[in-house]
Amino acid sequence: MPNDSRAEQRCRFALATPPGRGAVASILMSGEDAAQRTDRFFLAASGIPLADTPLGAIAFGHWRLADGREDVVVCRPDERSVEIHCHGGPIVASGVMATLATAGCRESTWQDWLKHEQNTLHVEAAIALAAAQTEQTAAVLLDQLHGALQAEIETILELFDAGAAQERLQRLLANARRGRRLTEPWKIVLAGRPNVGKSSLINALLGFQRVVVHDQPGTTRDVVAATAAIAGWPVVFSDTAGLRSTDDSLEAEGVAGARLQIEQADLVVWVRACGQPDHAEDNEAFRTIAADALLCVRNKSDLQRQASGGEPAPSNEHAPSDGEINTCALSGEGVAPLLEAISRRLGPFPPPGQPTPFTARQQNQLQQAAAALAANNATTAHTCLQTLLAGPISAKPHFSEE
Ligand SMILES: Nc1nc2c(ncn2[C@@H]2O[C@H](COP(=O)(O)OP(=O)(O)OP(=O)(O)O)[C@@H](O)[C@H]2O)c(=O)[nH]1
Ligand SMILES: [Mg+2]
Repeated sequence: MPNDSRAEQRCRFALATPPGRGAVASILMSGEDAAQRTDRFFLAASGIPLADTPLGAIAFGHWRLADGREDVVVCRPDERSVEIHCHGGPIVASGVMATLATAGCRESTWQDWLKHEQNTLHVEAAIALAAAQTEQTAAVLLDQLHGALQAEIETILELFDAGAAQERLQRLLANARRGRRLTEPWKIVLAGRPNVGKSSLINALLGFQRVVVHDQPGTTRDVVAATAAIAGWPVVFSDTAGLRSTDDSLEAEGVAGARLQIEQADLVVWVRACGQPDHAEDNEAFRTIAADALLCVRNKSDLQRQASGGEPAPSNEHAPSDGEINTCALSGEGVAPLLEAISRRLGPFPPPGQPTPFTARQQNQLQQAAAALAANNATTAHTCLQTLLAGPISAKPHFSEE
């Protein structure tokens, strides 16, 4: 087994394009003898070995695979690096990589590849940026890639004796709550009694028929999740089973799942329906919801209008400060105001250039640094911030990658 330092010096390669089918796949190689190793498999159309090709020149030729050969374009950006571009089918790319492995090169993921090239925060930003789901989240992550968070932490480290460090740390921590949502979607749960129109409302919010709707109460059993974006924020809507006491064990499981979703939600859209009483037995789940995580909706507003000869539906005493929103999932009436109310709850995006922590690791380090500073332990706080800048990236990043 080579020791770590020998392994570090070995020629490495990584697939830089996403796995799966594409027009072109790109493989990056790095190591002292990357060009010589390439020449074991690469036959340039010009007949000139890559090691003798000027840096930056692009060479076309064939790659000798275990069983046949493939057209490739190869380039040497610098003395230590080689880029191989081949057809994008997974078989071709993995065939080329298999030959590199037989030549003693070590495969790494593109994330590990970046770790060799860049500092911790830069790599975290690059990984998060690659998974960004909206233009707005990408813009904020790009600011962090360009060093906004890095520069702020460095300033805080310089400020340690000036006493202003704690104030700036607190400001960063305040940004972290939304910052985490750049990479992890907000979790919005629709909950309420059976048959009030939760599933219909999810479909209306999404603009397409995602979940089954039926006139029988107790239709939704499993939690159904659907991703979307609201005002640039990635969100995941969860449809849940209607909350009621039931002897049906399958439905009871759905109700338990719904309660769990409510506990874990950033925002609960509590749906009532005009003409359907909201029984006290529901209030147990309802009361666990913090006021700032609750949005009340009265659906089936068309039925109220019919009953009252055109009068709008009255609002409810449980409604939070921004009021109860009347909707009709069938016609779509009230859905736009509901989306606006949700968007107000999610809040604005950080202004351009604002330092914004965006991973659980960063947030944890900041919290630890702030706690240490509050306890007058400047040395520990310093170490936490140094770890934030240069520590290992958590093996499993806290953001999903499609
Ligand atoms: N009149 C009227 N009917 C509606 C409205 N929204 C939903 N419905 C109807 O109400 C019934 C129940 O709708 P669902 O969306 O399945 O209700 P749910 O809350 O998901 O029900 P469960 O999954 O059983 O908890 C269906 O027949 C819908 O067509 C509305 O705004 N107005
Ligand atoms: Mg349903």
